[in-house]
Amino acid sequence: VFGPGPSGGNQRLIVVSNRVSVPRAGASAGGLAVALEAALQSSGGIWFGWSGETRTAIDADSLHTQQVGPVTFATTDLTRRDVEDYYLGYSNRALWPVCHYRLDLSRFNERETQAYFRVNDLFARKLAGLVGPSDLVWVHDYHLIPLGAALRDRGLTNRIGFFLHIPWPPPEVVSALPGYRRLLQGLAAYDVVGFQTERDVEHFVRCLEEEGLGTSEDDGTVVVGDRRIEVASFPIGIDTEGVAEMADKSVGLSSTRRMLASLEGKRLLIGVDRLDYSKGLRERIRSYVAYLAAHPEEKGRVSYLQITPKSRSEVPEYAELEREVATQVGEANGACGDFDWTPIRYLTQNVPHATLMGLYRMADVGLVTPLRDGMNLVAKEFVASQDPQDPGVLILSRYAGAAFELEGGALIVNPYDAVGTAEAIDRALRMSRGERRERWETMMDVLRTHTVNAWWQNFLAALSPAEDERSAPSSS
Ligand code: GDG
Repeated sequence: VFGPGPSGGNQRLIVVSNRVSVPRAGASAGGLAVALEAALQSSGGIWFGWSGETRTAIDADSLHTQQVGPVTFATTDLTRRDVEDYYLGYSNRALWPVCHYRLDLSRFNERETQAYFRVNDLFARKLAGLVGPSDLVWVHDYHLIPLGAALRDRGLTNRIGFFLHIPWPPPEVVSALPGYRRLLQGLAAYDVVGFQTERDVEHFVRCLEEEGLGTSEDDGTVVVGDRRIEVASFPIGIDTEGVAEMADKSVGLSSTRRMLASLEGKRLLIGVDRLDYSKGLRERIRSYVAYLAAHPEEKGRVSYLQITPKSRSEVPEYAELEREVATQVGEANGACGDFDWTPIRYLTQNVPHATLMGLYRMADVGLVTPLRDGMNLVAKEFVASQDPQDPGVLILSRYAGAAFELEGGALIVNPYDAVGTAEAIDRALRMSRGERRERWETMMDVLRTHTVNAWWQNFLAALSPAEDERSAPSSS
């Protein structure tokens, strides 16, 4: 469906995200970056976004570009003030908490709201000159909601799509955002608006209808004025086969041998999350402590490894969380441990990807208990990493988008319920191999079809113009 049009026109893909992963020799990119690069490789195109650098003044037309094969990486710097207001401010202290149902942690400020829309205009200005008439534009995530509308203001009639990686709450919650109506108008300016789950789609459609901005039709489209847009779920996946292979090969890694030796036969529980309040770290530690309290005979026979690379430390709520989790881990180890046993092994460093897959494979239990998560790829990586003959058990929060796909095989928990989660840990550690294999197969059936490649291909299929529109010049 996707590629050069029948007229031979050069239909490239333009991917836009807040940060751009320019490939660097020797550095291994994350799963999503690899997938988006694959999408760009297949048609040629541009990946546009912030360079991650700041400078005192920004020339409205300057860009850094780097050509890698058929892909151009185009980035812009931002001023320190823009980063503080647009990125650390509105994006990460208003949108992120509200979209994760945390009005209590959100902070609104008029200057930051203005900066958010202003930086999106700046992005649109820099991007508009790069877009050819038949290019497809695919915008990613909450930092860039108004970008499509800003591009339309500059006269672009291209097909423009948007994918939100995080949850979209119901109007009762999300309407608290400053600039709420403008955000909805921004989203309605796209041709395709994609979410992780059907639940997010329902919420968004309710928002449009309640604000009088759109009416949903039976075929899943939404009528917005004289336009029709597609609003649908595109649950993101992983490179299931690639992860399984990497985990299989991890047996030979020295990290795997060191970890195995250190376990001395103990059962392993693992958690892997960016240090973020949406991930439910404090609740998870409480549940593990509740498990140990209910099963003192297991002390010294289990080990819980929590890998939590620091993130967004410049945002005060994250710096606070860093301190709180560190204190909680220290207290739990002090109160529950012994001179020859540490209940929680806690790392705040980044661990290499291959090592991570090896650790997943060694683990008997994967603890994925966010309080709210768009999807959660760790849940999927944990499952794909398991030994098919002797797989571990996934304990998964009902509030992760992944629960909609994996509920047939995971033990679904309410992460706020420490006693219920402790019971799930006990059940997981005592589950028969037969039941573990059956549950694992059920989840793998889903993961083998809903891969990350299927995700971008489905999104681009929805975004590509219908056959009859392709050869005709755009009429709008
Ligand atoms: C957002 C949404 C949605 C973690 N620690 C290390 C490491 N990781 C990798 C994991 C996984 C990724 O980071 C985390 O992905 P998640 O999906 O769990 O979480 P977010 O970062 O919050 O992502 C989320 C996602 O976007 C995609 O749409 O699923 O809901 O919040 O791949 O493996 N990787 C390495 N070292 C680490 O220490 N190498």
